[in-house]
Amino acid sequence: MAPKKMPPKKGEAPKQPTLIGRFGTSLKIGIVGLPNVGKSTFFNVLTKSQAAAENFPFCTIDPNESRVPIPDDRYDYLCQFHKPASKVPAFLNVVDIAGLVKGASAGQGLGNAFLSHISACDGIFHMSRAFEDEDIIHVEGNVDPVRDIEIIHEELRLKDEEMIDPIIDKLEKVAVRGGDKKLKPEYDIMLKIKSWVVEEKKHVRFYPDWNDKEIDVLNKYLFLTSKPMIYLVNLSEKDFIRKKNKWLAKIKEWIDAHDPGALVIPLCGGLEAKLQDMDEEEKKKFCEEQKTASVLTKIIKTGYAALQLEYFFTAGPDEVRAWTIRKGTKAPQAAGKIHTDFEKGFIMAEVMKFDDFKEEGSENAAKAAGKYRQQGRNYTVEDGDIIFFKFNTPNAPKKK
Ligand SMILES: Nc1nc2c(ncn2[C@@H]2O[C@H](COP(=O)(O)OP(=O)(O)O)[C@@H](O)[C@H]2O)c(=O)[nH]1
Ligand SMILES: [Mg+2]
Repeated sequence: MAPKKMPPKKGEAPKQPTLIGRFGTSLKIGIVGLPNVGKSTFFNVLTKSQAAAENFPFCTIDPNESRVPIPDDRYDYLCQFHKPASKVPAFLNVVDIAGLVKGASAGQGLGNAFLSHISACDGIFHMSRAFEDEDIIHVEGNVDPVRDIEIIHEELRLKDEEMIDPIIDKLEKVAVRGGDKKLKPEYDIMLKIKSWVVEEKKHVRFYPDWNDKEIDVLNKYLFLTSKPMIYLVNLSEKDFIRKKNKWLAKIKEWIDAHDPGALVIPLCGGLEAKLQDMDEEEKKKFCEEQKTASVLTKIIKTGYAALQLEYFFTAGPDEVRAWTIRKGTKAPQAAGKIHTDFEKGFIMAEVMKFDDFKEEGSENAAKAAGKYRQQGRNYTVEDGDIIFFKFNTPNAPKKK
């Protein structure tokens, strides 16, 4: 059964060059890994980062899901400049997924339920444990993050493998035996996917050049191994601070061989929690003394970008707000994020680059310098654009 997918909204990243199957902007990233690697500790840090930043009552969706504000100096600058009555940053939706174990794809340890939680996510923070601690049980008996990464990878791949044959059987019935020519290309593409995932035992994502038609098919079925993955390596505080750990080189080597180009971010969940509990001054002092820094912001931003999301700003004394869009979204559809009338009655977008605004010092100065540009329907919105939309109120009676 393929998970439900929202139909594409016209103009919203119509040709998706990526393997992110769901449309829209309410995408989620799940924290995935073996039990006891530090997922929930890190999730709690993320959840608290919102409470510390602002009081957003709608942030906690449920105990395992949070809307984490994206830290952004540009947003902070706009808020300081306008001192608006209302402030709304962009958010990354993060899900804490219970630990997967070996055999999960075959139903071990509630495996299938967990895998379906991953299926509902659009990207993965893959957390592995590279910290030793005799008091914290390791399900595999000892610390070996490379082995653990392989276990998770194999469980995800096996789950995809399980999905493929029933899809092919169904397509074969209509496209080959039934002679439905329209579905034949999809059938052929599924055979190619099968040979990659089942015979080559590779993740969908590792294939270097799926073409657009193949991506369309992949995005229809939302395979687990097609989701973008960022590797988080949980270190002890000591190792994180001294930037040394015996596993890091081995992990990088493994990733270069299997998942080239993927991002690896070392962190220490415990230290992030500790830093969060300090006040600003304490934190600054600690970080200077220990020559260390939090990687929380980096992880949040990297996760958001992996989902192919970005945002533009609307900014004024009433409200400073970041609006999440998919990369590649055109101006009218970006306007539609604010209100459907903005899209229907779209006239133009007045766009100012954040850097121009900051450099000129005010909206009027930017205007006078010719840096407030009028853009039409075909303008592709860029991350950090400050936009003022002009639109007609569609008040004509609807035609029958
Ligand atoms: N030493 C150390 N322990 C940690 C760290 N992060 C988490 N833990 C501990 O590891 C145990 C499991 O953590 P938890 O976040 O519940 O792991 P999960 O099962 O992956 O969600 C808890 O006792 C944590 O306190 C860390 O960075 N260093
Ligand atoms: Mg947990």
